[in-house]
Amino acid sequence: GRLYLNKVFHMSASKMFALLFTDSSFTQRFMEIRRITNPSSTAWQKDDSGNDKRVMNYTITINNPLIGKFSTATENQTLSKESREGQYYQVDAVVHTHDVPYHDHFYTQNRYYIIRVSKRKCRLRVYSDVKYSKPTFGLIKTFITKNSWSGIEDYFRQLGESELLEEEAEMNQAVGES
Ligand code: YK8
Repeated sequence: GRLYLNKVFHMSASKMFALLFTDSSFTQRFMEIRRITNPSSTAWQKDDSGNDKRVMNYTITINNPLIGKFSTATENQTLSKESREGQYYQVDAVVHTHDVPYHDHFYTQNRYYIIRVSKRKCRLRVYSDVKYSKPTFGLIKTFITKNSWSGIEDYFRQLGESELLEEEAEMNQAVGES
């Protein structure tokens, strides 16, 4: 996968996990900014292999005349059993967009790592990959790949270089210098 985000934040690893992977007000606000609507999510639940899983559904806004205005999407998240509360979290998120052309050809796989650096610092790393579930060639593959990379890049740039920094600033203001 390609590395889309790799940054140290002034917040604990467990705080970062709570922001990104629970029904936090941060997630609600970020979704509003990205114009992601109708979100719903199952609770985290352990599966047979010992990993925790949850499923999210939402509608994304695309606004590309060639692709459409909206698409429903399903995101399957797996919190690896290798994760350690407060220390290390690994989440795999597989995103299927259901209403775009060639939607049955491809999906996106995002891997999030949250790593404790110190009591009040953590590193967030995100790798993404566009995966093909059907043989896809030529122009179609180029079109899908280009559109996916640019959408993914934009999303994680806004997450890591804008919204999480703002959240971090607000938090650390509230507790005093940390
Ligand atoms: C998640 C990757 C591709 C998709 C989109 C598809 C165009 C298809 C072009 C074909 C619209 C929130 C993206 C960007 C939609 C948004 C997805 C988000 C940002 C028809 C030629 C949704 C992270 C995520 C992962 C993948 C993104 C899609 O949390 O271009």
